[in-house]
Amino acid sequence: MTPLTQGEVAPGVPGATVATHCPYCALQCAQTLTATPGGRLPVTVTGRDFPTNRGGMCQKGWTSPEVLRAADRVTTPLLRTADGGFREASWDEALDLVAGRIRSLQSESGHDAVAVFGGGGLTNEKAYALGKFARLALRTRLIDYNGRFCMSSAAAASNRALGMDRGLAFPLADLGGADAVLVLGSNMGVTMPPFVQHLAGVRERGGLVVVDPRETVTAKLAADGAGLHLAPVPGSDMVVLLAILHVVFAESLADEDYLARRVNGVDAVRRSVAQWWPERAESVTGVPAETLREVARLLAAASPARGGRGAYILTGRGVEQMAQGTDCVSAAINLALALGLVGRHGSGYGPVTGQGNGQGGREHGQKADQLPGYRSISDPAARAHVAAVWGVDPAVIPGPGVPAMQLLESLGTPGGPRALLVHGSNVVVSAPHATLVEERLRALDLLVVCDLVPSETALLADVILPVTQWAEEDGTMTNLEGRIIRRRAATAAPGEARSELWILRELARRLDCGALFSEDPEVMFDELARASAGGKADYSGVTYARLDAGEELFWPCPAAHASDPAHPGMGHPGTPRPFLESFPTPDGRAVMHAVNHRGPADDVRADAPIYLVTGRVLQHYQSGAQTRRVEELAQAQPEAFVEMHPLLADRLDLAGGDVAILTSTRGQALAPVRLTTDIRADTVFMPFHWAGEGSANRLTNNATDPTSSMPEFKVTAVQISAARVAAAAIESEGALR
Ligand SMILES: Nc1nc2c(c(=O)[nH]1)N[C@H]1C(S)=C(S)[C@@H](COP(=O)(O)OP(=O)(O)OC[C@H]3O[C@@H](n4cnc5c(=O)[nH]c(N)nc54)[C@H](O)[C@@H]3O)O[C@H]1N2
Ligand SMILES: Nc1nc2c(c(=O)[nH]1)N[C@H]1C(S)=C(S)[C@@H](COP(=O)(O)OP(=O)(O)OC[C@H]3O[C@@H](n4cnc5c(=O)[nH]c(N)nc54)[C@H](O)[C@@H]3O)O[C@H]1N2
Ligand code: SF4
Ligand SMILES: [Mo]
Repeated sequence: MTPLTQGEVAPGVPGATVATHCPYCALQCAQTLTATPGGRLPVTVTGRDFPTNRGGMCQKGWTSPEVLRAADRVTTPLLRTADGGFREASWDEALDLVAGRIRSLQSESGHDAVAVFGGGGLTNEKAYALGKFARLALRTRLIDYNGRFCMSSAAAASNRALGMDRGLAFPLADLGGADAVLVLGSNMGVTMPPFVQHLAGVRERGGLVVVDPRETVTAKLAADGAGLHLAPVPGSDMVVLLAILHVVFAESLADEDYLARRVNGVDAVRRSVAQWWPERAESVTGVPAETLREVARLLAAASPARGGRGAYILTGRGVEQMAQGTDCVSAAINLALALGLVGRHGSGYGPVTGQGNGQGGREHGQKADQLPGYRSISDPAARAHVAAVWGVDPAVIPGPGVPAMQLLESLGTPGGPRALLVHGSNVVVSAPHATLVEERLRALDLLVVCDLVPSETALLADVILPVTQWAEEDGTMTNLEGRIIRRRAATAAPGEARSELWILRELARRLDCGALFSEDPEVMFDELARASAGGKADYSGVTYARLDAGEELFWPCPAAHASDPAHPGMGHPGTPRPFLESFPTPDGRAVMHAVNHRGPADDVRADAPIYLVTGRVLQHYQSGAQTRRVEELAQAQPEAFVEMHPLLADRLDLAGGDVAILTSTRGQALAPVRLTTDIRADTVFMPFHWAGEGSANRLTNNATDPTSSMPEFKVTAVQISAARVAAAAIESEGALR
């Protein structure tokens, strides 16, 4: 990789090239931006060679510059007017208003009257600054973020089993050498297309196994390549995993030597999976018992203990976004541990992180219970360390807040927060039980949304503050491998848009603590690095200079001492594979947790007999706030839809293109039917990228996982009928009157 640094040519100069990464997902494909001042778009984009994407990008990456000049991009602060519209305002007017309202609400109702909602797309610097801003400028406990909807189950399970949550604890390219890869509930063929290159070797060797109730693009990679696609009943993956582990123990396929040396809690798990023999699992999951045995044997044969080239287990949101998501990931980790895969070169477990900075965004303090460096806000030593870096008394740092869904549900309730600041999330589209969330936002005294575009959430705000986006700013991101990478500015922001770092500093100044913040990302990064020193996610050895010199740095990367015999006089090299020698647990051993199947919180029943599963399409990103504004993407996928098997459609008297009405306990959605045989006949699929009547989240369940507080986005019981049947009923009722 040839490092191009921003300093080579000034951004905005015609032909100047800048090395950066895609604005969207956690694969963070490397891009080269070329400035085209005076052109329709300020930059053009090409893929750049990098270990994760190898020059590739998906359609979203290729079209990313379109969002820079979205027709309705917010370019000045906007204030709500008495008639319900917005008017433009100066920064001084907008910030004075926000700071004044914060002060008065807090003087009436206490510090927790103001809450903050962050995002996993924010750079490390912004995520860090936001956490610090909440604790020191607002003195509120109440901050959480959309990563709670994304990575919290995987994070909770990794933390409790492995002592640390570093996403993939290995470089992505390691997958290339494996004999087997088990993918549970991830559709990376659609959600991270360049990722698929790393599965070429395992496909060739027939070792790719994909578990998904739909035969997705990713499942087809397995089925077409002599691998396996398992399509269990939605929400039953836990049983699939318990049964595979049952076979591993029953057929003596476990790596007993590894278990004895490196793992605690094995016996309880061994006992608990005894009840899940494959035939019993088949009756719950619908996956043939013989297939479950085959998967166990395939993984074991690939494991290093049996002389295989290695095996990996990967989880995605399909098994994590469940009310038992943490336990489900624990079951996956238990299996990986039993086979001796974790902390071994060429094998491993990892969740496939989602948002651009989904990894870094969950490390530096925008989580309710967290301080920078993945520290706990309840730990006195952590508080003392961070307070010293911040130059404050530890006592001023508030205690833990509440997780995202609880926070959103409490907005505007008696005793709940009266104001919310939103940075990098479009919750009225992306949170479960979206109509409830909208109702809560409307009950606030003050809603301030920082965004690039008038997202559906921003349109509910009292104040919209325009921010810079990826190609207009510097900073760092941490990708799905725990690799810290540089985002670099290639062009200036339009109009009055400003970086969040500037906005937070200016607001802090008005709340009498401006000196604690800087708008310079490098200054904030260096401070983050010091705050993280000694924590789990230790960035203290990372600097912009090292990243700009092209060093490949994975955390933990502590500041090396000159006397460090391992790296004399040099920076710590970083840790691509953190578990090779031991686990960062008190005794250095991993911990298995005995878990059992509970099933979906909202399971199918007579009045809601069909499973709704939700997820993504290639062309749209998340709530669609950005990608629905890119013409090429909007044309390819213009509207919400519900995917169903022709057998189910027949039963419901629906044809392709007919509008279906979906009803759950939470509400209703309307969407045209798309027929496909690539889905179970008891299950329908809806992407969640659209607002309004096609919004999947009007249906989804706000029940959450007891450990991670992850909502159950993936399985909802619904009733489905044809819109024309309902229309006819209304008509005939009218005729009767
Ligand atoms: N195009 C695109 N790419 C993206 C994103 C995007 O919005 N659009 N978002 C990014 C982010 S933040 C994330 S988190 C990742 C998500 O990446 P993925 O986890 O790959 O994406 P999803 O489509 O949410 O879910 C994956 C699969 O889970 C399946 N699933 C549903 N229910 C179940 C179940 O009960 N069991 C099993 N085994 N599978 C089930 C769905 O059918 C779906 O195919 O993608 C990232 N990349
Ligand atoms: N039904 C269902 N719902 C889901 C999921 C699912 O699978 N099914 N997946 C969940 C998951 S995994 C996720 S990650 C969430 C994501 O859902 P959201 O949190 O809504 O994520 P985005 O749509 O990316 O919203 C980001 C918003 O921030 C803006 N933005 C981008 N960059 C910046 C920035 O630097 N600063 C500021 N201030 N704003 C910025 C964008 O324009 C956009 O409006 O959705 C969750 N919701
Ligand atoms: S796979 Fe992800 S990072 Fe790569 S171009 Fe697509 S959206 Fe961007
Ligand atoms: Mo996500």
